[in-house]
Amino acid sequence: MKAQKRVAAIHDISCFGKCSLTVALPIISAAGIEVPVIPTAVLSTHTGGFEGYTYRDLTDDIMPIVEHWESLGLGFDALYTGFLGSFAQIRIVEEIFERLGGEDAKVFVDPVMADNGKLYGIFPADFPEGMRRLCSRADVIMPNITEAVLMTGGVYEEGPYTEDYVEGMLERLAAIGAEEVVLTGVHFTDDRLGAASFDAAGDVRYAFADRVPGYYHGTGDVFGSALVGAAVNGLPLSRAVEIAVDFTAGSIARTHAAGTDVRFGVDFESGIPGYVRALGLKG
Ligand code: PXL
Repeated sequence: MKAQKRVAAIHDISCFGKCSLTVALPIISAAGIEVPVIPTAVLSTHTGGFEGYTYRDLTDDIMPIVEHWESLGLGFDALYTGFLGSFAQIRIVEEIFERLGGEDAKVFVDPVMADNGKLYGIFPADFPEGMRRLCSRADVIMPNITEAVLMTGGVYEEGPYTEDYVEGMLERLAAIGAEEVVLTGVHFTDDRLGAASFDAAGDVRYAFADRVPGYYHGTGDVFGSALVGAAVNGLPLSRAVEIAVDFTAGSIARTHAAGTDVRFGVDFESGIPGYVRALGLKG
């Protein structure tokens, strides 16, 4: 019997609105992986479009959790982090990579901070520098196009993109330091949307699905969690990206068809059986 894989997920809990930990936990667990969590904050909802949300910062609780885990001698196959609320949290997560990462843990960083050409309003203008530093300590990074531009320079374009634009960006992202890069929000035509990947051997691959109109909240975390679940199960990066694109696109399509408020998150739950099958796992 092979030992079960273990991925520590370091994100906030947005109590309503399906993103960060409320997405990472069910999806990575469905991939057969144990998911211990380090909650960085508790919000009543995510910050994308709701007024008056509560925000309980948990920065001071993070290191005591890590220290207790160290005392238990826990080992991890991977660490996965996304939305972080402050520079202080970026610093602490860097320290967590040192202390819990060990030799073997694969570090996945999604530098959540921006979309559609803009840094989210809650972040200061120099936040991308902090996220760039965190990305330099990762094995796999998964920014969207806006985050990539903010971390590496260059000009933000809405797309459709050219291969030159996308592959130049992949190279600049790889130069930050991670061995593997996944760029989301890539499209060469108006009707297909997906991601590009740059693996450790330097191969560039693309995965696309039919585009659904509209902006759906939390889809970056659905994508990232599905990618982590597939990659930690041993699938090659390009296959993990295909599975994550299909899973995310299916979740968006169902949500669009149902006419749900786009702030409420996507129906990824109904796609879990298909995701588990795509991973080749038997129930
Ligand atoms: O989905 C990313 C995310 C996670 N957590 C919080 C957010 C966001 C994006 O806005 O606000 C609290």
